[in-house]
Amino acid sequence: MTIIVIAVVVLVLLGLAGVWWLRRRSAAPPATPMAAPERTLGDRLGRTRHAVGDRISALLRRGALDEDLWRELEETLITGDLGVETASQVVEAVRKAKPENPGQARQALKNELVGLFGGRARALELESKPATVVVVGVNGTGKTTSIAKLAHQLGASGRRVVLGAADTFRAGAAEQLQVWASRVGAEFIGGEAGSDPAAVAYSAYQRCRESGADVVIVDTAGRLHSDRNLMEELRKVVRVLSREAGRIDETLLVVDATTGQNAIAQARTFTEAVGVTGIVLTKLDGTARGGVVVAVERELGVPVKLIGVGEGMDDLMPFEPEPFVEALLGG
Ligand SMILES: Nc1nc2c(ncn2[C@@H]2O[C@H](COP(=O)(O)OP(=O)(O)O)[C@@H](O)[C@H]2O)c(=O)[nH]1
Ligand SMILES: [Mg+2]
Repeated sequence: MTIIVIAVVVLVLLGLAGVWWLRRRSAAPPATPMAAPERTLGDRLGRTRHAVGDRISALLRRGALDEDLWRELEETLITGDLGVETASQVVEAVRKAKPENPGQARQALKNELVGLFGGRARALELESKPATVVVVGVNGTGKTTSIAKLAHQLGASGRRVVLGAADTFRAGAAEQLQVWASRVGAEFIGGEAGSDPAAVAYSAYQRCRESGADVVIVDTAGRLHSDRNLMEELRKVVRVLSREAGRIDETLLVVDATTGQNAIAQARTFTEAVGVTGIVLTKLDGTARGGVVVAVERELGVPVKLIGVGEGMDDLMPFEPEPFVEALLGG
């Protein structure tokens, strides 16, 4: 009898110990999987950082704040495509701040560069229901890819998106957008090849309302040389959409950073034709001339709202002057 009682007590104790041990084990933090090291903005802007940031660091390391330094600093900023006039203004302002050592010079430079952007509002305004976005720009600048990235990010934040393919001119343009739409889980509206782009924009907006989606994004054509007048066509898209929706929340102009200052003249054609509310500056990962962001914004008079820093879905970021300048200048 006693043996049975002892055996039961031992079994109960063993059971309790087992439960305690299992609990302890599950409370322990899970083994951390090898996380991929996250690429910082500085990494993505690597080429410009190398050409501008690293060179400036090397200049400042020499220690002397003399004429040679100011001249080479100006040259470096020009190399980064900041624009000749802006580069000279920036260097002049840094000199006027009378830095006493390289650290102060770097700080003054950073302040001047950040100051070039002013305190403009840069967040996309997509509060209307549904919100309407039209994306314009020259072929190959990255319109369709940027739309896909934006749709992907809006989707991830719980918004339902309809994509309208109003580039009915170029063969394959609609298919490309359609593939992206299914990949990022957005609805797609296209039209017959050669059909009226404004009619496609109209259908996309109607579809968005019917289905209760949150945002409609309209992709447009970008060829500058053809028998049809692109600017007329874009104005019509904008007109029809504003009439239906009451307003267009964002008209985004996509500019390719790798084409440097040349892109600005082309971009101006678009800002003159339609009321552009923001710039998407793409391919900043592929250029050593990232300073073009300053020139683009200053010369077009429109805020850069988004930057493209790669071909992946997450490679579209809001443009924020201070982190951007810090990433360019490096540590
Ligand atoms: N490296 C890089 N490539 C990009 C970026 N944005 C777009 N592209 C590429 O640029 C090419 C043209 O893009 P696409 O969206 O078709 O241009 P669209 O003609 O204006 O619609 C594609 O190969 C894209 O992958 C970017 O931010 N970085
Ligand atoms: Mg396209």
